[in-house]
Amino acid sequence: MKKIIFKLLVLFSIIINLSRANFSDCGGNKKFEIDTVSVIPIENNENNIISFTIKGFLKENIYEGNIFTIINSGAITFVKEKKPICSSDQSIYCPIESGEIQYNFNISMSKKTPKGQTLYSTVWFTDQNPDQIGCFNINFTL
Ligand SMILES: *[C@@H]1O[C@H](CO)[C@@H](O)[C@H](O)[C@H]1NC(C)=O
Ligand SMILES: CC(=O)N[C@H]1CO[C@H](CO)[C@@H](O)[C@@H]1O
Repeated sequence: MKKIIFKLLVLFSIIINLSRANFSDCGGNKKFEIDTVSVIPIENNENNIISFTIKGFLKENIYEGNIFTIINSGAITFVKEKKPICSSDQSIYCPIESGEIQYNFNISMSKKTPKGQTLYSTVWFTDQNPDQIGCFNINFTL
């Protein structure tokens, strides 16, 4: 019985590691500890909406700051965008209090972006200081 439980634990931790392996951390001072990232491309009439949802833990209050997003494939940069963390099109409003947060924001991409190829995104957050508080890389395909 103990062996089975142990094997199950190993299996679960492998599964958890696999799903965590979807994004990779790319630095910052870890004031925003990122736990999970999901990226969902949604096609509408005009463009592609890339919907990012980040769950994590904030170790400070955020009064202002920016989200930087770069999406590329090889040498081609499709998106290079800076937007305020505290803007009306985000899922939560500032000040963002420290603690667990779930943050969603959308980036639009041209409909001309080729489908079926791996797109590499890098997203990082800055706070009011401004320091880089968190960063992740995640791949997706349209
Ligand atoms: C992002 O886009 C999705 C799909 O259109 C929408 O449900 C969601 O509310 C948008 N998020 C924000 C923060 O606007
Ligand atoms: C976007 C992405 O790469 N998602 C993958 C994350 O990891 C799980 C488990 O390995 C895959 O099923 C997803 O496709």
